[in-house]
Amino acid sequence: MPYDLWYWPGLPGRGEFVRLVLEAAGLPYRDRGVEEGAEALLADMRKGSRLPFAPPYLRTGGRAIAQVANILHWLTERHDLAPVSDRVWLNQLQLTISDMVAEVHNVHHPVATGAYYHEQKPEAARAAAQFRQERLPKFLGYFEDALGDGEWMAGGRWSPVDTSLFQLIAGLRYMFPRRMASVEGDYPALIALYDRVKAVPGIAAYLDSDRRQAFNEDGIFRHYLELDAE
Ligand SMILES: N[C@@H](CCC(=O)N[C@@H](CS)C(=O)NCC(=O)O)C(=O)O
Repeated sequence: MPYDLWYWPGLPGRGEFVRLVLEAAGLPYRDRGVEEGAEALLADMRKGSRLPFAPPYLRTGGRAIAQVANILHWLTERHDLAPVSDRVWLNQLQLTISDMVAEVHNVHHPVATGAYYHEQKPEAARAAAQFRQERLPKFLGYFEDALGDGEWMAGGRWSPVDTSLFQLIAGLRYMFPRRMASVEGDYPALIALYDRVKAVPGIAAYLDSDRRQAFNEDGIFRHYLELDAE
């Protein structure tokens, strides 16, 4: 039985963190939001009990499992995607990735999620400067140290945290090309991990396919020229 992944169509967004794991692990899934659209997603979200607050979520066996870190933890348990003794540590890292993703979103929406970017541009410029200077190096430095000289974050193979760090770096490169070009040299282990994940067979095939969606300005990682600087 394939998994049903539900996420907004038209943007990679947070759904991509789940897609990458399903693709890397070769787990069959249907991308229901992409296939059926936003109305179908909204209708599906109201089905049953214990509803998700927001997409992405995975529907399986009558349950809707939401929150990226929770979904990836659940997939890890179900498909043995990481050593048992490392799972709490990996979940801790995954939750930290979620924190960073929320901050990335708040760069272009610092005042209100419900308002447009063009309605909060001065505040976004201030938030972006802070994020580029303080938060981005703090988060990336933390992940770099967590990785140390390991090939993968835990065990001898990729786990969902590795594919998520890949997506984080890809997104940051899209959003802040100038800033990333000037700081990437400080994170050699993370960049090597990015390249390693890119070469995982399931990921390489996915990146080559038309299932991989490009970043755009409806998503979380948005490129606004005025928000980037060295
Ligand atoms: N912490 C949640 C965040 C989920 C989330 O914010 N989803 C967005 C799309 S990326 C959404 O549709 N939010 C609707 C809302 O917050 O009302 C996760 O990691 O899954």
